[in-house]
Amino acid sequence: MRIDIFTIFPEMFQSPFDASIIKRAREKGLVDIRTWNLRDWTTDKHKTTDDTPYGGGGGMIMKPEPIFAAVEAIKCDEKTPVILLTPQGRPFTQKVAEELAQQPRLLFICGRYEGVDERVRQHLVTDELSIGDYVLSGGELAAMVIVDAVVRLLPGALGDERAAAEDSHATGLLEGPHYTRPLNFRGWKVPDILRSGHHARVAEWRRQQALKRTLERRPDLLASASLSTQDRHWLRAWGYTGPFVEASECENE
Ligand code: JBK
Repeated sequence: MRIDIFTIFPEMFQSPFDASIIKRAREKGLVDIRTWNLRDWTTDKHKTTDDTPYGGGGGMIMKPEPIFAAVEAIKCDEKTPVILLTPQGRPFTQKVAEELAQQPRLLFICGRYEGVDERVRQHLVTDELSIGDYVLSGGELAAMVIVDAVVRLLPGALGDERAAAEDSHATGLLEGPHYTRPLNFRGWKVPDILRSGHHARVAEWRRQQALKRTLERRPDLLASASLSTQDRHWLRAWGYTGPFVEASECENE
């Protein structure tokens, strides 16, 4: 996969992309991530990337010319998604990460200030994504979040391929508790079931823990999670009265 990121702060991306999973994926040649400084496509002495809004009011708006020039210089096909990070975008979810991970190439535009000139949205951008309902200083951190979520889905990016499939949200449920040594830490013991050696009973306990945790913390997720008939019976017994997806749409039976 090739990822191009357009920003006025390319230095923000250095440490996050030079550690852990993303670093390994780059070293293995699974992904080629390039950051580009929009100032390199300005034409004035002061390398201006923003200006005051027409109609007045406060704040600054990112000018269209450097963004168009930069993206048109680097993008060489019409199929590549051109993604703007913005609080007005489509909510970014694990499902969106899975879609993006199928693409050979992705391009991200990171806005700053109060936003970007509307003509960038209308005539250059193909997708707008938001990582959440809070105010960030720019799209850079949002782009890093999305790149992290996508790169770890690329085949070979994780050491243990089993981990990705069982992650919170990959299953549509939150994960239950995990334990490692020591067996007794300050008097707090690991549940006996995990040391029983009964693999089927351990699997059932883990499933119940994931369901209980999701019911307690994120019951909204249960409406679209892939749940077996057994899962649904447990949840009803524990007091869940909300909806489930059609059993026919469920692969987890
Ligand atoms: C936000 O992707 N976002 O969620 C985002 C991008 C740029 C600015 C923002 O305030 N929330």
